[in-house]
Amino acid sequence: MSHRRIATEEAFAPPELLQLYRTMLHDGEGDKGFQSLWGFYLGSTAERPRAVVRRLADLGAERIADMDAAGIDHQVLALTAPGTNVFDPATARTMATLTNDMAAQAVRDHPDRFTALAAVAWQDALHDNADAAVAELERAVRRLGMCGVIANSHVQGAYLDDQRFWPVLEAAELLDVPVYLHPNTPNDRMLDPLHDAGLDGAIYGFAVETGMHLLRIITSGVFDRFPRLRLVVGHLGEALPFWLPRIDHFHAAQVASGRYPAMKALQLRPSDYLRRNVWYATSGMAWQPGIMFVRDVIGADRVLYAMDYPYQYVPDEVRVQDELPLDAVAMREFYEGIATRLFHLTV
Ligand code: 1DF
Ligand code: MN
Repeated sequence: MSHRRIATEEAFAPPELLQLYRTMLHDGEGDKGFQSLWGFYLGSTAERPRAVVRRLADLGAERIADMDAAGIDHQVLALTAPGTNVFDPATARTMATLTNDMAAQAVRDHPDRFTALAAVAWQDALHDNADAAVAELERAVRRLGMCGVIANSHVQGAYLDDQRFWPVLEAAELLDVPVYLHPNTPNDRMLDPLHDAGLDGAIYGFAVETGMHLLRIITSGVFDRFPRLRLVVGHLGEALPFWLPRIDHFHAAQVASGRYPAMKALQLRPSDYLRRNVWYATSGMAWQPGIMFVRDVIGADRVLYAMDYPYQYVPDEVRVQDELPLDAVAMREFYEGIATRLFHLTV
């Protein structure tokens, strides 16, 4: 049985947004993580960061050639981290609209090669203007055909368990599109000890930040309020699948003790939401033991392929995943079937 390979955490950035990043770096704006990450990618003259920046801005020939060289048939595109999260609300809104229009054009030009997640100005919700973010999400999904929404983790230190964001989560549930919870650099309150040691980025800090964010979403009761909300995380779940029994045990113990006002009783165990409401992409984790472990403890129908282009453009990692110990039906599900249903893909 043959299958296409659909990659589901594939980053891009409009040149206009990268230009705003350059200005912010120059003016010392944004949080410390932004200065660290984008100071590197936009400041370094080394080969890899320059290639990453060039590839981020391309939604045409170079990207498609790279996909062909690696055997990737289709990319689900998403605005790279931190996306619009570092801007003031008006700039974020302008950039989200521009990003969605650019992605929609690429999808129109290459409908068999690309679909896209919507970008929204999440900070609108922090400024009494959640309706604006919801309106852009509706436009992106209904008018531009987008298949989900990217959440590049914290928004200037705020997390999606904050109820001011919930109208956007409610809209995603109603529109039946998943929220892709993607890493951001740790916020200023948690950055320093990671950054001091060079651990703030993809090596570990992203997982600390994003795994915690996912756990905050669960323990705050988001999925009791929005039971059909679907979340996607990369990097095999930002380490949470390895922690299931410990999280469940101490969640129950802490609820019983009343130790933390923020930790309330939930309808289900935390691990139940991780199996019911969350999907897991293999971005950056082309590693057979890890992939098979998450299939085992979460569910084979929840683990899907992603590359993390252009940050981890390593064609050999596709070969590693081609050699997973799966039969043809399971392999097709891994590369194509799960993503097709999760994002309601039509091509
Ligand atoms: C990196 C990795 C950067 C991932 C990313 O976006 C990113 C990196 C700024 O290697 O610096 O999405 N990643 O998901 O692993
Ligand atoms: Mn990524």
